[in-house]
Amino acid sequence: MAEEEKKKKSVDQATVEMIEKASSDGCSIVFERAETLKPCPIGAVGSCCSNCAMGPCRVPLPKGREETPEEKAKRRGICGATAETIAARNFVRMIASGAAAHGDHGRKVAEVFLAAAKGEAPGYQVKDEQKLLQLALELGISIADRSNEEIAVDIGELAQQEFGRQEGELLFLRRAPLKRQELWRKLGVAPRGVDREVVETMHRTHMGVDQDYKNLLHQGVRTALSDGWGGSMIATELQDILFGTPSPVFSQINLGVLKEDQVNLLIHGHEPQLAEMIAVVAQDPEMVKYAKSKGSNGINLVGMCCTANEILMRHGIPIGGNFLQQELAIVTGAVEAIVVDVQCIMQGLVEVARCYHTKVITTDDKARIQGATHITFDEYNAIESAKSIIRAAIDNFTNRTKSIRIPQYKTGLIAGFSHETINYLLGGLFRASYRPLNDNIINGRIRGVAGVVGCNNVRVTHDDGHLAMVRELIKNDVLVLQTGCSAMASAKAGLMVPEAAVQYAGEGLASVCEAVGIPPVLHMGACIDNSRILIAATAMVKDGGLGDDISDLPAAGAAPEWMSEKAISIGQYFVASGVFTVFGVTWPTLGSKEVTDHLFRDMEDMYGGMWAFEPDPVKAAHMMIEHIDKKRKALGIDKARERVLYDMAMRRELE
Ligand code: SF4
Ligand code: MSK
Repeated sequence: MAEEEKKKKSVDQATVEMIEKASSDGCSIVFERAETLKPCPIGAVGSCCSNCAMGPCRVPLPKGREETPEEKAKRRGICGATAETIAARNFVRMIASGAAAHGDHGRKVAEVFLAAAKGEAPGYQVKDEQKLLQLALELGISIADRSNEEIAVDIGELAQQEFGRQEGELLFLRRAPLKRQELWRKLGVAPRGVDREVVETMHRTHMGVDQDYKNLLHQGVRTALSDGWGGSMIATELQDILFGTPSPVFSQINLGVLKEDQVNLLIHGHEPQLAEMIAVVAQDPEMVKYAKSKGSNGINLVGMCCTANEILMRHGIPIGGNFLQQELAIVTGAVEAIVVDVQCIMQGLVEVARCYHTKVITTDDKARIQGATHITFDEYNAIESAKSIIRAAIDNFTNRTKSIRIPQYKTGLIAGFSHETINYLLGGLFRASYRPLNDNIINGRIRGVAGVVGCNNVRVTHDDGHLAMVRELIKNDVLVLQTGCSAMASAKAGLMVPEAAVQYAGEGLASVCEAVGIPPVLHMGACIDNSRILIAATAMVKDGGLGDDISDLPAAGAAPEWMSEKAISIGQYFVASGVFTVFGVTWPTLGSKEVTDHLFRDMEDMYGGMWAFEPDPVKAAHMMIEHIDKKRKALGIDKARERVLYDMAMRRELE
């Protein structure tokens, strides 16, 4: 493969080496499949409807020119559905699917939380008592002289009810700035219950129901809000209480964390309850002894995708890589088992594993893969389930073939920046607050804050979009908050250590990072933890000086390499919370100008935040910076920034 060709696939050297190895081992991987299978240009822009058996109906725009009014009038499905209805239906179905994925994750966490509180799930217990009590106070649950378990039962039950709530509004909406809550109520998008919104969206998008694109997108907003301020937030909060609220932790990332002389066990997916238990049981001396009896030097636990983020944030367990590296970990030939639960797990893993000795182990009864080994993870008997899974991996060590090559790339990172940690780092234990961050935004050392999140997408160069965008932002004094696979891209490139501030950040941002001792790019967790960014934004509003709503903040969001439906739900709840949000790669409503205009323009009038699409990550970063500057101007703090750039006294102070 030519050097240029290789670079086009990934900017990550470990990835490039493993793509080559897969090819020489005769093993088909996602990068190769993407060459032969091209995306359908009609479906990609939301112009194909398959919602009934009279279709699928394709309603493409004419190529390379504006459509005439006559053509537009005819651009309809068999049932008469317009291109607008079709694009909007497809878009809100993506939101419903993403919200369902996060919601079901949250529901499972609430179930395990409740079982643990009742003593029915041995091995799990409350780890963060302070957060438990704070949440109880917030939810109006009595603390008095009750035990943690009693309080946790009440919290768990209340959390479960949020999914099936039929009327009223989700409890965590109250966390948003007051002005934002009022706006949601006024516009009629305050979600009732998580399940209800998802089901209603599926109903409305059924053949022959809601056929007004604005009305459909309105329900899309309500559904997305039930994810961000509902399912996702419930998951993050209860996970923190049960498994511990993250605090700064050092670790390493990339395929070089695999160890040739140990049993390599990869955990991949999203829900932390399995990974947490495996993390504990893998250290059991009995398990380690068993691994040694097979000729290995121990058990090396490695994370992949968002499960990786969960156990990185709480235990510092190293990360193998992000979404597009899942098959490549197997290609090293050194992985005994890849244990998966739900979401972002490529079915291709099973085929890749056939080329080597790796076992693919599915663990969730709702997510099986043909050809994989299934070992049900039973949360009520978690320790025994974890032991069976680890034993299966150990037993596979002796089946290794000779074709082992671990790329020698790994990078150090600091993770663990939960909202609570940022609050503490900035303000101290007794004065915990976002005040110093707000002050530094007001005085212009920090220009603004950006959330850069989301997946990898094989249609663009792996990690390139994330890195180009994040580097551009920090160079321009924008503090970057990250989650998901995007965070991993930055970590691999060395942006998540404090020293990165001096090397890559503008002098204002670098000075603040140096003073506080943080990297210019903060790892806030898994995709589900985007709720932490909502809380951080709300805390900035509440600390004062930056307006009275999230939409007033000099802040923006982005997903430069998105691919999953969850990303669309996340983007939509950020937009509806008042954040300008730009996506890369492709945009799924380009088949309808009206739908796209509504999302890109009208939503700003309605929500103060809106969508944008820009495939060039550097241009996208500048759109975010422009938005941040617009907000600074509206707040009257644009002058402070000019002073930062030109005032010598301030420069001396920075030095
Ligand atoms: Fe075609 Fe209408 Fe059926 Fe969609 S719902 S497939 S547009 S006939
Ligand atoms: S794992 S949703 S590829 S970020 Fe959360 Fe990564 Fe996107 Fe999955």
